[in-house]
Amino acid sequence: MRPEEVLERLKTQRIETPSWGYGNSGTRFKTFPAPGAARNVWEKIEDAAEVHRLTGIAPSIALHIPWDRTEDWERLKRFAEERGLRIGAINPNLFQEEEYKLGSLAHPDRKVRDKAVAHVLECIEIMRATGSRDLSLWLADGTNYAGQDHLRARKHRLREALERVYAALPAHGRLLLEYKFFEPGFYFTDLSDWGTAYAHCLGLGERAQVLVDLGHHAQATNIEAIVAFLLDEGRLGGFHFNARRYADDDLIVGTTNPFELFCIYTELVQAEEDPDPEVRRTAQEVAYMIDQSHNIEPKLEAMLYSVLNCQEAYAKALLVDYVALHQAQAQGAVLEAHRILMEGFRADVRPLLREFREGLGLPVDPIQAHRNSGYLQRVSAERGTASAGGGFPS
Ligand code: LRH
Ligand code: MN
Ligand code: MN
Repeated sequence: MRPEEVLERLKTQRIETPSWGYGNSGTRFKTFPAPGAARNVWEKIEDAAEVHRLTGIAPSIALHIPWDRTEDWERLKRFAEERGLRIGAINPNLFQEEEYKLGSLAHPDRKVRDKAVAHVLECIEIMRATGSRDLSLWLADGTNYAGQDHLRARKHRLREALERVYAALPAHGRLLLEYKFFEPGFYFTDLSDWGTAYAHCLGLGERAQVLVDLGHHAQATNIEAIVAFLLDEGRLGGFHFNARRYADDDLIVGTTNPFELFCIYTELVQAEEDPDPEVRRTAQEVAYMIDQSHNIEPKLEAMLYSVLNCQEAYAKALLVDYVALHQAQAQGAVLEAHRILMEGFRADVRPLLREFREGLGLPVDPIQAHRNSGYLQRVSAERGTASAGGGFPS
């Protein structure tokens, strides 16, 4: 693609940031309080708006309920809109209450399943009130020992609960089903991989789609191949971008795995240009979300870094000559095809991205602009180092 076209396409890119990345929360170990971290959902929205102001491509924020609960959703929606943001995915929390010891939607006891479903239905009401399109569901359901529970019975319970949730979605709402290969269950996980999530989605209906979190796979899993398959089947609903080296590390996107991120984006770019309109539509509706939490790094800067790394990966993927690539593939020219792909990865897109930002009146170096802006000093003075009143407990 020519640089002028790349600049146009970059204008269409959107990355959603997670409310839980802005507060002092996020680890099983010590939570090191960051000065100025957001203390409540209003401050998280302010921080997300700052990330959007500096990058121009992060206009929505995902919420986690009850961490981000408020009495007045209309007001919250307006508050976000006044700051140029909209409310993105709503994430129910089915993993922090006493009753969920043996699971939530797959729990052996119907009363517990009913409680879990009721919470998700409440989240669907929040979707309606905030104008959110996506319900983003991750379950901690699983078991620790062989024989602990009946695996197929768990599958039936989970499907039945998901059917109740699916039936309650708003007309254009989507259920994004997130999988994770282990943790907190160490023997068995009810939604452990993309195949399981995909099978449930097929059973539910078209608006049930798979969510791919980059931290939720076994080592060496080829995530771009999963992305390609789901795109082609019309079932890739969204991403939780982050980086990891060992397990679900939730680090800044593209830090340990920039090549993987690039390869994922090449699949998306090819799908955006696919001759099949269904594949193009699926690609256009993918929810690009970040799911990371910070423990030692400054939170806003970490989020900016992630958004910018997604932008860089997309720009590199756009630069690949796919016509030449597909020709080389058809000829079986193994290393020529690989070389053509690598041209994109090796390209230095920094001048192009500077041009992109200049064209939109954005700071050419958003991280430096943030450091110079005084925002962190101001919020540190106002907010101190309080906990976010939510998030993962330490
Ligand atoms: C747990 C997890 C998952 C969810 C998030 C809220 O693994 O990181 O990725 O999306 O918590
Ligand atoms: Mn996730
Ligand atoms: Mn995770």
